[in-house]
This record gives sequence, C-alpha cells and structure tokens, in this order.
Amino acid sequence: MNEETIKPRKRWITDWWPNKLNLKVLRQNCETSNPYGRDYDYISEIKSLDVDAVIRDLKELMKTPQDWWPADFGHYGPLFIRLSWHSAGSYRIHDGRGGARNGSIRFSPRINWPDNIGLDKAIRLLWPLKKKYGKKLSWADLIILAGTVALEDMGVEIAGFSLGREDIYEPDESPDWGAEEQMLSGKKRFKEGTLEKPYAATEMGLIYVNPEGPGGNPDPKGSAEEIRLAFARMGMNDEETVALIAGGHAFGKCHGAGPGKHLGPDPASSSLEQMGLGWSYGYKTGKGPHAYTSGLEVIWSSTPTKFGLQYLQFLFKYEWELERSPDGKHQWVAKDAPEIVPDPYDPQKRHKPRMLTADLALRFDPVYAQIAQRFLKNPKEFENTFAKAWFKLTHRDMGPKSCYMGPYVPKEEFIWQDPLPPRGYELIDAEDIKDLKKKLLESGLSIPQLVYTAWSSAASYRHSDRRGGANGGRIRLHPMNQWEVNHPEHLQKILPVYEEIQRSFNELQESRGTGKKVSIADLIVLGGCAAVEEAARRAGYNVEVPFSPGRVDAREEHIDVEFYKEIEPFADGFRNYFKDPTSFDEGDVYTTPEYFLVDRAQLLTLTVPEMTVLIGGLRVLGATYRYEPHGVLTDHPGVLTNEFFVHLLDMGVEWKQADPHRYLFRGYDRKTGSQRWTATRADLIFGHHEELRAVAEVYAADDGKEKFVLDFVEAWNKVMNLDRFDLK
Ligand code: HEB
Repeated sequence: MNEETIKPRKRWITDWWPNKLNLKVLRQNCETSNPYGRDYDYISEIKSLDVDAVIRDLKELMKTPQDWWPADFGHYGPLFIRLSWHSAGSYRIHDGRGGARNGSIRFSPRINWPDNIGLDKAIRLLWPLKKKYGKKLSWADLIILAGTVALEDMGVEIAGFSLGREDIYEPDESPDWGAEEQMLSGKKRFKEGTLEKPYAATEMGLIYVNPEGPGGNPDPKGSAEEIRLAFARMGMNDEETVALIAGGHAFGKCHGAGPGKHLGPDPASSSLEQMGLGWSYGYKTGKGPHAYTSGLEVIWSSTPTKFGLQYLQFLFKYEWELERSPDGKHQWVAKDAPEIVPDPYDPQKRHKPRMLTADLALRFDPVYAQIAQRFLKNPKEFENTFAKAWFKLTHRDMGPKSCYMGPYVPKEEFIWQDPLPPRGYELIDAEDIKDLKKKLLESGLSIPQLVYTAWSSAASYRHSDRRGGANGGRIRLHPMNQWEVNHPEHLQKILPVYEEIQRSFNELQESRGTGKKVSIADLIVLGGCAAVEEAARRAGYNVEVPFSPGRVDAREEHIDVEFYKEIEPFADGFRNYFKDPTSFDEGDVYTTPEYFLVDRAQLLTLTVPEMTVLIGGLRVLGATYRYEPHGVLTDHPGVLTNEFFVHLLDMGVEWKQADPHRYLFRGYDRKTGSQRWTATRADLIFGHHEELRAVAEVYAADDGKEKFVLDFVEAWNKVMNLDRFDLK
C-alpha cells in the first residue's frame, strides 16, 4: 500500500456527476465540524490572551533552530514572513475570498500548492506555540502574528496588528481557484494581459506570479505586467506593490540546492509516516543547506535577517546576468558584484547577490523603477509604505475597525476598512419605527421597490472580507448608485422619497429637542421590513419583521471608490439579474447564473433552506431586476405566499427554453398550451436540482404556507443585519 497509488474504495456522487450544481459551499464548517463546539466564542477567548507573552515566545522560537528543519542564518523570521504573506496574499478583491482570516492555508488545496512548498514546515515550527495557547490563539492569528513579529524582530517599525481570525476545521471550498486540473498551468490563464475574475494568480497553484517570469520565460517587463495585474487583484497599487516586494525580499533566501527530481509529493499525497509534511527532499540531507523549495537559489542581500535598502540598492547597482539555478531554473546573478552575501550555514562562504525575474521587474518597468528610486532616496518613506502595505495585506479581510482586537490595533482608520462616521445622535424607538413604517408604506414607493432597494443595500455584504452591507447607505453614493443591478435610473427617483421622510422626521425631532435622527441607511432597510410585513399581512399572516436601528450614512470621503467600481456584480440570482453575456467585459467569467446564485449565497452565509426561502419570497414580492416578471410565479405580486414553489413544482406546467443562451424559459399550461410564466435558470434550478427541489417541496406543501412566511422573515432579518458588528 502506497499513498500515491491507493485506489479509492468508492466513488462519490461528484465523481459521477461533476457538473451537478454543488451546494457544498453552503454547508461548510457547520457546528458539528468545530471540535470546540457550539458555545465556543473565540472573540471572548482572546480577550484574556497575554499577547505580549506570545510575542516574547515567538521571538525566542524564531531564533531557536530545530534539527529537523534548520533555520537559515539562525532565524526563522524570513520563513515566517513568507508564511504570513502566502496566508494573506491569495486574497482577491472580486469575491473577497482566499485571505488569512480563517486559517485555510492549513488545508487543501492551499497547503499543497507548489508555491507553498516549505510552509508545511513553517506551520509545524509554530506548533509548540499553538499547543501552548490552545483555544485562546487561532492558527489564523498565530500565522499572521508570526510574520509580523518577525518583521519587527528584524528591524521594521510595523504599523500594528489585530487579533480576531477564527479558525475553520475543514477546507474552505468556497473560492474558485480555477478549472485547471494540473498545478502550474503555464501562461494559459493570463492571456493578452487579462485574467478572468475573480482570479488573482496567473497560474494555478501560485500565490501570484511565476518567479521565473511569465510561463517561466525570464522576461522582467513581462513579469511586471503580470505583477501589476495580480497585485491589483489584491487591491494593491504600484507603490504598495513595490514596497511589498522590496520589503519582503529584504529578507531570507530562495531554496533550490539541487535537482528537482528528488522532491517528494505534496502533503496530501506524501506517505503516511511523513505525518502531514510534504515535499521530502532526497538530495543529500534534504534540509538546511540542501533544502529545496522553489528550485531557485537566490540570496538577495548581505543582511538577510535585517530590514534595509540593500535589495533596492543592489537591484539598481549591478548588471544582472541570466543563469540557471542548480535545478536549471532561470535566475539572475549580479555580474560585476563582489561576493558579499553570506551563506546561511557556512560562515566561511560568501556569494554574489542574486535576483528573480520578478525582482528585476521592479527595475525594468519604468513606473516601478521610478517608485523604487524614490524609496531609495527616502528610506523612511519606504519603510512606512511597506509597513502600511503589510498591515493592509494581512488585515484587509477582517472587516471594519470595530472587528479589530488586541493592544496593537492602530488608531488610524483606513479606507479599505469601509469606515463609517460616528452616529452622534439618539436612536429611534419602537414608536418612531411604527410611524416611519407607515410613512414608508404610504410614500408611493411600491412593495417591489421597497424590497428591492433594501435587498440591494444589505445584500452587498460579503462575509469573505466583511465588506459591503446596508450600514453606511453606500447604495446612495457613487459608484454603487451606478451599478446596473441597483437600477441607477430608478434609484434617482426613489432616494429623494427616503430623503424627504428623513427630513421631516429629523425636523420634527429637532423641534421637540429629542436628539433623535434617522439615517437613510436605516430607512432603506426599514422600508424593506415594512414592505415584507405588509406583504405577509396581505397573505393573512400578522408577523413582525425585526428591525434594529443604528445604521449611519457614509459620505463620499468614506467610500473606497476604486474598490466598489471594481466589484460591481455581473450576476445576482437573488434579484434575477444576469448581465447580458454579449456585453460581458473582458475578464468577466461566464458560467451559469445558478452557480453565481450559490456563490453569492455563500458570501451571505446562507444555508440551503435560507437561500431557497429567500428566492421564493423575493420573487413573489416582485423584487426582480427591472421588475421583470421572470420568476414571479404568482398572480398577486406583493403578497407573501408560497406560490413560487407551488407553481414551480406544478406538473400542469411544462417549461421550454426561450432564448439561445438557455437563460430564459417559458412555462406553458399543459392542457391549454397557453403561456403561464417566464423564469430564468436561477428559478428553474429549484425544480431541477434534487436537493433544492427537496427544500422547495417543503415550502410548496399545503402545510408549508406559514412556515414559508416565518422562515422568510427570519432569513430576511439575517441578511439585513449581516454587517451589524455594532450589535454583536
Ligand atoms: Fe517572495 C521567498 C517569489 C513577493 C516575502 N519569494 C520567495 C521565494 C520565491 C519568491 C520564489 C523563494 C521561496 C523558497 O524558499 O525557495 N515573492 C516571490 C514572487 C513575488 C514575491 C514571485 C511577487 C512578485 N515575497 C513577496 C512579498 C513578500 C515576500 C510581497 C512579503 C511582503 N519571499 C518573501 C520572503 C522570502 C521569500 C520573506 C524568504 C523566505 C525564506 O527565507 O525562507
């Protein structure tokens, strides 16, 4: 029996039907996966963590080499920085997934990526500290803290650090990393300077770009092109990019002591007795001076455990000559330089400075070069820019500043944290809420309009990086008010209605001296809640839709404009929106609307039943894109009935394709042949897909009517409050 050749005993359903819409991402990490159980609350655990003790322990551990995996230059700092960077660096802006917050670098696929070779060892080196602090310190926090403390220990004035990343206990399968079966897919993905969304890596299995250059071609300018796009996908501009690379490669080395053919398989494929470590290397001792990670053999500076400018100095000072690493990979050596770089293990030995093709990009791209030259002249600016970019890199998926924890949270607030102004006025009370609901319902705005606007505002939230959501009322402002799916032309007319209600309410409160005010952000949500309540009443159910006031209105200066421009959705099954495939931008991914529906549901942390009941409700409420009838399978839109499910599962209706893209369908009465309905893929999937159908049946049943209303209200309330960190 050998781990690489073991044949699976059984086939999984996904092996037989790989194209079946996979709902697994909506069932990840349920309570039963977490060994700490339901009552565990990481956030309250870390309140009693002695962070300074952890930092002291880390500093000691970093400088205590272990025989089983020796430390280059006697310091694990560079390795830990690479670990943090690879944990955080696969974040991408388009879906906010892939970052450091859940510690998923410990699991497949990430732990097995060829770009992460060696990080299995880095994590294992940290195990004594994880063991010591147990439930008070997650792997996710420890990994980012390790890199940050390493920077500090080696001379960087860091910008701060926050705790608060809770671990998961199974792989995170929500990110779409790409369709390639093979790792290191070459240049295929990065075509003509574009990359499909949401990808950020130019090849499968990389964090960003191939260090040898595009597809292994040692072309520094081509590499710069790749770097620019890949780092933009991480939300980094040119300055941040230069600072990060030059700052990161101030430290450590590349590992490629011998030929790659001696390298063992990745952790998931390696033999049982390797105990989860991968890539054993059969060349000489296979570690320390004989280690193999990237197959490149490069030491950038003569002070690889000390922060400084040498990387940039060498980059511009020397002429670089292409050479091959001991593994035959392209790298560059400083032609006319003396042997000034120390050996990690032999104090007698010295080397010439070396660089990767991706490093030379910073010299041969004119824009990068200009920034790098400026950093060379202004070392303090370089250090500051690096420290801030590092902070952003490692914290940008943590959400607003109110989610930050611990003694080292910087005072400054950053635009990528979706800052909100302080409230500064009294909250409205239950009486006010009742009055305002009445006003909203009598304002002339229809139930579909009220619901659609509230949904558009709240469901912009994504849990992957805790951005978006109703708080801030960003839907009022550029660029979210221009998103096609948000109905810019309707919004222009709808928003003044909310503003008028706000004005008269606030004026009245002011004249009474109550100190109370209401925000548009709250009114938008409240309008949706009032409309849902009214629609339930019309269906014969007197339910109260919960509402928690306290949202504030952001102003233009609080908006990360570039970011919100970039993440405009091209699909949203909840509103039955799918951008016309003929007008897709370069880089938009074309796959099915139902795939994007599930993807969005995952970002909203919805379960399969929650997603199902929300679709059924939003449709009968008429809250569809452009208020089209697609999927509105009821003769009384605006009444909260279970009719979407009843009619969807009705065998008296026959569905037929209505357009060549197979996006739209028509439902005909089987007896009379007359057309009854139209619907999209995001509707019919609830009849087609066996698991979704199973849930739809529950709501379509004669005893499902009330359950439908109650479950819809609960799921609605969940979505409206996803970003209310102030309530938690
Ligand atoms: Fe880095 C290392 C690549 C960015 C930090 N890098 C490394 C290596 C490579 C690379 C290949 C080697 C590995 C081994 O071991 O062999 N990078 C790269 C690229 C990029 C980068 C391509 C993009 C352009 N880095 C980066 C950043 C950072 C870093 C951003 C941070 C900030 N790195 C690093 C470090 C190191 C590396 C620290 C060292 C490690 C050791 O020493 O171990």
